[in-house]
Amino acid sequence: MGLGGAGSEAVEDLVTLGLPGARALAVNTDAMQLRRIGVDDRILLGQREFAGRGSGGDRAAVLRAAEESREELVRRLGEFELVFLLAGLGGGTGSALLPFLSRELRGTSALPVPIVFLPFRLELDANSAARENVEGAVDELEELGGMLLALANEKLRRFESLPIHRVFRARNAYLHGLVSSLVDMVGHPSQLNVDLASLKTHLRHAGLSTLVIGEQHVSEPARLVHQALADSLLDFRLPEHPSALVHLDGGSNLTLQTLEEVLREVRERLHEPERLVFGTRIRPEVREVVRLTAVVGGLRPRTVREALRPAGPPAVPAR
Ligand SMILES: Nc1nc2c(ncn2[C@@H]2O[C@H](COP(=O)(O)OP(=O)(O)OP(=O)(O)O)[C@@H](O)[C@H]2O)c(=O)[nH]1
Ligand SMILES: [Mg+2]
Repeated sequence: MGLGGAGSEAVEDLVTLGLPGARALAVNTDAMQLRRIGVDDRILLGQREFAGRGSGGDRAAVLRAAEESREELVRRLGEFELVFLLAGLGGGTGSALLPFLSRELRGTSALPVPIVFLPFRLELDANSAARENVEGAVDELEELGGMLLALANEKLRRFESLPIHRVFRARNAYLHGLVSSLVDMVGHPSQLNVDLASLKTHLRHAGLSTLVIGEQHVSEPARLVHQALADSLLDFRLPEHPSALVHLDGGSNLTLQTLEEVLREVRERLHEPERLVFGTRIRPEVREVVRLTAVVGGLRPRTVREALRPAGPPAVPAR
């Protein structure tokens, strides 16, 4: 479900890249933007307040509109098992709806997976209203716990010579990998099974959690784990001893030795996790590539907020 302009565009990209079995929805206060988005279902919110012209960054007004449409929104989402909620924070619509719906879904059998795009630091330094919208949303999401995938636009600077729409598209392709990995992990029975119920149980113990993925040649377990935990567009800081749910997806050539090496590497990098749940899916055919999907929990509160601190000279370390 895409919330607001950026979230809806991202959902459209995900659909284009392919998510079999998924249903795509978009919610916006901006009718023109909503019409352009190619998804299964569109919901125009707050017609009375905004007359279909967008919220103009008014997070509080969007929250009031959401309260009025609470029943309809929850009814539309309650039938799903896993609900990815996407929004760019900074504007009014996405930053209001994302924590609102994440909280509302808690009362249903659906598992909400909030995915947020943090604006470029440049935007935040120039616009204090945008900063307040981001901080308000992030505070609420951190307080809710569960999953939180935060993609910081600042990390997209590695593509800074590309046109901006291509940069967002590259980020959405990366996001597509994350979303499909999670769906794959819980959606298919496997040898050492990780299903939606075990993910929910894990999240109850793990606190605020992010999702990471890696994909490497089967002979490179150390690189695989490094890629998942260190080389990510996601914004998070790993705490000491986090809980982790780790899943390996590979071919018939995946050996017990490789599994053990991956687990040893995960343990080391996470400084002996407090709790480690492990699953694998072995495909019938030989595969050169193995994929690691991990839900890493115990993220320190305010982790995301740290990414939002105004740019400035580096702090002088205390003596
Ligand atoms: N258009 C677009 N904006 C993005 C994208 N990724 C991040 N953003 C940022 O997303 C933030 C929110 O913008 P919008 O999605 O337009 O805001 P909105 O939720 O529709 O809220 P209002 O328009 O204020 O009602 C901005 O800070 C953008 O910089 C993207 O892929 N596309
Ligand atoms: Mg908008």
